Amino acid sequence: MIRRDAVRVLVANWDADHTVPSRRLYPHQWSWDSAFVAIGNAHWAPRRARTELLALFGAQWRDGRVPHIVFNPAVPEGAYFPGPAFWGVRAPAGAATSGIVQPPVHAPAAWRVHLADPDPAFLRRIYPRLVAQQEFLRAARRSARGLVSIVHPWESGMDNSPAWDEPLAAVPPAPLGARRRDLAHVSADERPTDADYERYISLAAAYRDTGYRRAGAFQVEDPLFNAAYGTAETALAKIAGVCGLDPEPHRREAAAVTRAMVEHLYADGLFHARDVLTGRLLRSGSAAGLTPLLLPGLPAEVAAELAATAADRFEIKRGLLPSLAPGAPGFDVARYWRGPSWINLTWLVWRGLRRYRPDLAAPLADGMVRAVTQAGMREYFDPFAFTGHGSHDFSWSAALVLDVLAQDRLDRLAASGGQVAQQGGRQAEVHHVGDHVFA
Ligand code: 9WN
Repeated sequence: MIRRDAVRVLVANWDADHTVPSRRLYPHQWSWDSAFVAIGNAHWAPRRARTELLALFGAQWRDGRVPHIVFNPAVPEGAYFPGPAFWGVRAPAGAATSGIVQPPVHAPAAWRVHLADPDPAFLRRIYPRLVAQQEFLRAARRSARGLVSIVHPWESGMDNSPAWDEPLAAVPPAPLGARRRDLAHVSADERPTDADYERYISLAAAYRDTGYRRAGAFQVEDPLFNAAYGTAETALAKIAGVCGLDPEPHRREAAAVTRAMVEHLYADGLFHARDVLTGRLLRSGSAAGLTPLLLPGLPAEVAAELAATAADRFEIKRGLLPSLAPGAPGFDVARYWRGPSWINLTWLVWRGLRRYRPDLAAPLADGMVRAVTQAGMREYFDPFAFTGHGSHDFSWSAALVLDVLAQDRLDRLAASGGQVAQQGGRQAEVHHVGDHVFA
């Protein structure tokens, strides 16, 4: 039933070579959404999963950056703001795109697509593009501390997180006029305020006006972005292995960023973002600070403390990961990225906990399935009542729940001795269960 619903959403949101996050609110291709969607599609339509990732990387810039939005030329300019006219830029292959990025979760996605439906030719094709994506971050965004920065809250994927309040306060607002389109689809109290949007627009315009080269008033080292960057190197090591290339440099890079994160972003049982311009740690209580659980090389005591924080301060035994710790200032069960649960964040931390604390991972798997069963494939959920918020028929909620269900099947097979099982007439085999990136 849930599986059928999830596939229905993914089919309805498919547009020729990519999946829109949501038909009305987000009618183009988004970068990290596509990675999550590919992970889910891999279980029932692996060719579609590969197409999705290749379409996104088809809009990669010459400098290696993968834009956070690839615009569909068939969708009118006014359908989403800021649209192609605002960004004013095209990828070498011709697509109109934005000029900022999102967390680089694509290498692990490509690896998981390969695990679900092995295809070395796909890995050989996408590997150089994934490497170029990482090289852009090293060349354009890496500090002497060995961490990569984001230059806009939209680059974090957690746009309206309270972690950004302090650095955003230093950004001059730009007049918005009546250009916002999101409020036509979702109620204003579930979206960022106009005051936030005025700063988002002014920051994006300032970056655009430097040819998308020079960071402006917002420069932040975010734990989720850096955890994704490090996990990408772990995945690239595995992909390099299949392609007959040297995995070592990727392993070294993953270890180096893990060390830098522990040294510079970790305090009191949680990772925090750091404002590069002021040097201050932004101790907001954001759930981004738990995502370094994805890193396989985390020191054991750090992993243990993070898991304890997840259980105590984020109350994950309830089944969903709130985007902000419930005791943190400004916590709100329904306000965009200030408390509600997203399936992608819950999924990332679930994957991390499977490696370090499987007992704490299990309630999250159940919680994700319960949330979509009760409320449908919504964009986000009240972490206590499990009610749905934001847009309906949201793609990554559907995709990642398919992955949770597929993993459950694999775990059951592994528990029964890992034998080959008959699945709907097709033979399914348990392979490398303990060896996954995103365990
Ligand atoms: C801006 C598409 C995207 C997600 C982000 C989420 C939201 C856009 C917006 O939607 O951001 O990029 O208009 O609010 O915050 O994580 O990728 O689903």
